[in-house]
Amino acid sequence: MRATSQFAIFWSFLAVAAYGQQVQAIGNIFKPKATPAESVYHVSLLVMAVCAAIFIVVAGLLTFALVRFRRKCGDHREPAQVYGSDRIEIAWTVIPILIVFVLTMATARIVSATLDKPIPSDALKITVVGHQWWWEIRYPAFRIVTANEVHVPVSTTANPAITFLGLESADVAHSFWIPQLAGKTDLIPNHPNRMWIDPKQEGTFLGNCAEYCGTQHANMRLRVIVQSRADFAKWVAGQQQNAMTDAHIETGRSQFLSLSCVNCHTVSGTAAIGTFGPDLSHLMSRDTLAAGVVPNRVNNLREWIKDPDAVKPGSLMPNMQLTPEQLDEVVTYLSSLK
Ligand code: HEC
Ligand SMILES: [Cu+2]
Repeated sequence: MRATSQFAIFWSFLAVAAYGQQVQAIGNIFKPKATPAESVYHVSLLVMAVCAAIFIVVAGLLTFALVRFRRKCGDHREPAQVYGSDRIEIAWTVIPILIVFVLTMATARIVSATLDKPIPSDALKITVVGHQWWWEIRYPAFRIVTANEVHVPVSTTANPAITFLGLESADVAHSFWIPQLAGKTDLIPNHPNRMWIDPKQEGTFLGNCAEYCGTQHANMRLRVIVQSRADFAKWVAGQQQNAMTDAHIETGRSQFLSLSCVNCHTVSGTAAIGTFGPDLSHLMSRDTLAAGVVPNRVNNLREWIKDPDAVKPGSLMPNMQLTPEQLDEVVTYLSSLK
């Protein structure tokens, strides 16, 4: 084997290993924690079992043929030449058709059971809007708007809680994917889709945009935070409050409101009502900044506002060229938005 191809194999192994790491980071599809993901998991087991059976039969026949019909020592006769066999041709046409039929039916059953789930009138309804390159999350019934984090109540047998997600896009096609909770569903401009989840375990479940949508597609991360009913209610109440207005952040506040940040961002209870970028009303209640690029800490917030492109190249937030004083005041104000 040539050295270059050995290297190629080495690098592919490395790539597969790295990919494995990433899959782990966004959640393992083999550990489903909600009904739609469980259905996908079961179909995938069926598909893998069928593929494994095909592999064993084909590899077995091939091995048998290699061993049984190999050239014998001193035997130079040409083997019998066979042209066509109706029986074999019918078999290798009919069997694959049957296999494809079974897989199609099994998949169609799951797809329709998932998509046709009726929405109960009291269900929690959330609208998720994909933007280049972040997620807008709206709770119309609660009048809450947030970004990149979906909070939902946990579903227990005693207290089932199904959350319905309306999926929309503000620009190009994106795809909503939380591997442990549900299969992928695309967010298509002017074509609302829907999905639902009934997460059965509290915790944070990670996902990512799963449809290439431009430079920062890979940094369009999403987290679903599954909480007890009490914690969820507490979160809702917190998000419904208007942004605080402490005296000590008054300068920062007026600084922020005097800048063109307000054209793109909303802070509830202020004159900032822009909707092009994420809602900042409760910015510090979120775990990350810019859809999971960096943890939400004051120094990262400062770096972000100073030069978004340095943190997330290609980001659609412009560098606002703030002076160091303006930057300090704006950061002080924003970091007070709990
Ligand atoms: C032209 C519109 C625009 C302007 C003006 C703008 N931003 Fe942004 N901002 C965005 C967009 C778009 C994002 C999302 C970037 C991403 O995640 O890819 C963003 C993200 C942010 C975030 C991170 C929010 C989060 O939850 O991740 C903060 C904080 C922020 N902007 C603050 C500011 C401040 C402060 C100003 C004014 C100095 C400002 N922005 C001006 C469009 C804008
Ligand atoms: Cu996307």
